[in-house]
Amino acid sequence: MKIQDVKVFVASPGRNFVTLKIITEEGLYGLGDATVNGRELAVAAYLKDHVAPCLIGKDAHNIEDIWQYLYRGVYWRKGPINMAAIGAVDMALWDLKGKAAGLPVYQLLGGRSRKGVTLYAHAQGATIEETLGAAQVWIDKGFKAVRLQCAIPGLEGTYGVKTKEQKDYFAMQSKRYLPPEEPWSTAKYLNFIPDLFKAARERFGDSVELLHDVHHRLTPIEAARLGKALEPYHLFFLEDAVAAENQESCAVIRQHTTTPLAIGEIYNTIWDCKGMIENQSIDYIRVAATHAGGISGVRRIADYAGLFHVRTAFHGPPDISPIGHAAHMHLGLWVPNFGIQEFVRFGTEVSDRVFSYPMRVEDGMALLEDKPGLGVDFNEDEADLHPYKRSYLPVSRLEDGTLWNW
Ligand code: EZ4
Ligand code: CO
Repeated sequence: MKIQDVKVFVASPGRNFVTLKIITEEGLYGLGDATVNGRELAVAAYLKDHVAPCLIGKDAHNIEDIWQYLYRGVYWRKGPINMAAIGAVDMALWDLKGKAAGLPVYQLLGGRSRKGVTLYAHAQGATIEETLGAAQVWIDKGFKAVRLQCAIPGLEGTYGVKTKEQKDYFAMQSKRYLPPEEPWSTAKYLNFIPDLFKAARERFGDSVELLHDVHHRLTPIEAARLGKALEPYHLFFLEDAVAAENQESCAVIRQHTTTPLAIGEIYNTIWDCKGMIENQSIDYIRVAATHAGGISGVRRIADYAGLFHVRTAFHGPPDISPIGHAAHMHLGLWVPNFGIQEFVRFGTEVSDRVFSYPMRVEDGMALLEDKPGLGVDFNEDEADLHPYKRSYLPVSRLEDGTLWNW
């Protein structure tokens, strides 16, 4: 199964996605997602100029050897752009192997461990009432777990909440040249968030799992205070309570609270999460196939995490393409230490014309059709109609102007 051609597409059907297509001499093709939100063209150039020429003529069956070739062979290991490129190649090769075998990727990983992938949805609002109303919509659809984010009183336009001019929180930057700036105050945030979860438990009782994403904005001891304050509302997990670079930070939080901790959406390799997995200072690992070396990279992390009671909660934002989400569905069906899967949506009306995919949601669970490979298709002509648009994530500043973590 020799690789004959490698194509890279950057399209913006609602938001930017980088798609890799690996074509074999037999005419089979595999698809991978290499989207790095806000830095899409860097991965596309990296793939086109540096990775694609190395792949031509290689046997597409040798997934592990090609992974090692790109990882060790680069010399400059790790890094978000490099690992997203490796991730896309890896996904495309698993997709190809599945198509060659006539089997879905989860079958190649070891088969099905559960009937479907349990999802958590996102609810957000400008007020507690609005957030709980948004959660109610998901609960009524049968979702068993919801992430709650709410605007912080006194912080205009901040935190998981779209401002009036944003039609869509996640697609917000498409017409802007520079990152928008949002204000942040840890004191205002910490004083407010326990009220949100108190109100949620009063309204929903214990019938639903509740989650919250701090988005890297606290110091370890502030996160410890929040974890303690939220204990009565028994969260499923508290996500990214601190900035993720310092692996010791979660151990500090751990000394103070039994609120379960999740981290890892910005990690690129097993080395980024090794320490906190071994120290059992986290409960859920949030790596994404798109950003942490594909199915092979994430499988290694998930297997290692299992030894230390750490379960999976792969990152599932709308800035991962349906190909990346499909990779998570296959991993999630197989992985023994499955925790939960983040879900915002798999696509939109526009993106559905570019990507077709085999996932559907029933009662808060993603179900997968048994298609060979990853089961996603990509319409190149339709993608051409949606050219790349420069787009950035926001940045945060403290009220005195100091740059903070978004
Ligand atoms: O900010 O995917 O849990 N989900 C998140 C996401 C991330 C974006 C970054 O591109 O934190 O919304
Ligand atoms: Co997050």
